[in-house]
Amino acid sequence: MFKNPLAKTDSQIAGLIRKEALRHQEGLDLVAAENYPSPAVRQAVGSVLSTCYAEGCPGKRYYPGLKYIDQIEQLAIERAKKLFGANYANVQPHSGSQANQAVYLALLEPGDKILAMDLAQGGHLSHGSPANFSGRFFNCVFYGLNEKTEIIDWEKVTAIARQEKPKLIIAGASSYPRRIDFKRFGAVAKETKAYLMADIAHIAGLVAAGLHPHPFPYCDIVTMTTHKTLRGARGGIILSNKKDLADKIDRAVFPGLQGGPLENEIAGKAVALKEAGRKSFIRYQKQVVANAQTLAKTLLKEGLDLVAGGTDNHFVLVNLTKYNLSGKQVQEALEEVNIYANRNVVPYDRRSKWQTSGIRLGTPAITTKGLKEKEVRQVGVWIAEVIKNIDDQKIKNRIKAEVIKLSKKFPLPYENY
Ligand code: DSN
Repeated sequence: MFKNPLAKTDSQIAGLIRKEALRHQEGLDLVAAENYPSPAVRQAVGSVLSTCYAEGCPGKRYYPGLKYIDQIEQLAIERAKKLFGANYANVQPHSGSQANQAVYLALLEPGDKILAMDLAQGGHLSHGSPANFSGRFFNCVFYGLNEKTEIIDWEKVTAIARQEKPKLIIAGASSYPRRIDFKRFGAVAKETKAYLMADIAHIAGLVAAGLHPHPFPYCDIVTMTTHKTLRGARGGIILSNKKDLADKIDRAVFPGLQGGPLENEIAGKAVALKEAGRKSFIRYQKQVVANAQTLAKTLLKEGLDLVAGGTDNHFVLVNLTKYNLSGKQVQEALEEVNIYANRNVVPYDRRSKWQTSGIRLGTPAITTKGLKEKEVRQVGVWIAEVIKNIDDQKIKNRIKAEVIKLSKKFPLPYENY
């Protein structure tokens, strides 16, 4: 047995993984959708479980030898149900987008109407964007944000739902920094007789920790990813409390959409769901929010504009318009100083999706590394300094050295990469 079989077999890939690990050790990952799962989750994901084919559901499979796989997937299902207060869970979706696809396949016919948040105002590609399958196969109409407050425009949500009578309403976003009022969405869906789906991909960890309003009992279906704030293996989950939907969703996932489920990832989800039931996870999520709010305060103090004036969750969205900078320019300048954050459209953005006028700054990954308010304040000052001195190489070189020094004090919780 080789101690390092990867290095022996494939020095190129091993070398690149080492470089990627160093990038994380010497940098700060502020991509709001990213996180570092625990060593326990990673061990499950890298285990023998990737060998098996297990089409079907626990107890109802097509292949032999799945006695233990069944128990593992059932544990993941039971933990998901318990953590989120649901009586049905499907833990097989390979991603959040595939969880959403399965819901559409289960509930809708091609051409049916979906009402969702506009991608340009904070929504998600898989919520009906014309560039995505969801926008091609369904008739999608959109709500957005109030131009002044940058909070969901409830008058529009209600008016569009009444007029368009969608079959499905989606409550969920990928760059909306404020709380989502599922109760209010529930009232609109009830009045217009639409199904209501919450996509809590970004906020799943906050919901699990009781730090964001819960989508149940207002939503018929909840989808999520498991690797963002929830800090698990990569993938998706679908939940419901509606008995009549369970079978339809199971059949939509398989054989409707997917082949063999990734049982190693499902085991990683199970481990993460167990971790999410612990007090330490609630402490972690509280720190994620506290760090995002500290970042917001620091950036406001530095004179920057934040979409919706701040944050209730795990990220802030900076509007760069007043500096006449694009999100692309700022993303690239931050990358030069080893701070990683993605360009993002802001509400009513005048720039293209490639340029954008915003930068999204998330705290889940740096909080997992152990950064708290004191360090986050410093990170906020550095970000503001880069934005205000985007072409000053001397300042950027100094900040990069300081970022590396800080990052090295907060190593990743892994022995090997
Ligand atoms: N790509 C994810 C994000 O950055 O929000 C959503 O799919």
